[in-house]
Amino acid sequence: MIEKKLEEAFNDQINKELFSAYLYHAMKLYFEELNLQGFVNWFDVQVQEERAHAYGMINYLNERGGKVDFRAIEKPVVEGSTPLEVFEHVLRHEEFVTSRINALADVADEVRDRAAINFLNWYIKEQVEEEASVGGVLATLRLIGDDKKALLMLDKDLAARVFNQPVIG
Ligand code: OFO
Repeated sequence: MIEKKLEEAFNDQINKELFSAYLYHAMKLYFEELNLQGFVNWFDVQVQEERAHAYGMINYLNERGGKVDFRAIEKPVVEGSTPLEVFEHVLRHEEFVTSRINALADVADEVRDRAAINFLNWYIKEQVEEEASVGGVLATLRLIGDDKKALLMLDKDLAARVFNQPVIG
């Protein structure tokens, strides 16, 4: 069984992960409009990863005898009107997600649920990778500035990203 307070915190985070998938899908459509297919691919992988993060928690909550409670997903708003600004938004969002995962781990700590703490360590590590990968693209976009050729080269690089089903927990 799982403590009610922790169950609630998991449900809140499941909603945030599904929102992340929704937000990145909206960003994918932004890049579709620019016809930057490498960026489109990068966001497509990001959407799949966020879904995997959500389903990882859904399955875990089920396994622990908790009740999964789906809530309304907020409307995503893509902030910014250039690829650089959109990636600044991605980084802000990932930093927010990191803070929420940390808050969820704090609840697991508070109720002394060692199994959940162990499970959440995967997400804590994943956030370090997510922020680093987004930060890398952002740094390149800053270097690129207004250079369209360089932007197309980055687009080519981002086309190589592939989704690997993560083994969570
Ligand atoms: Fe992009 O993060 Fe989920 O957890």
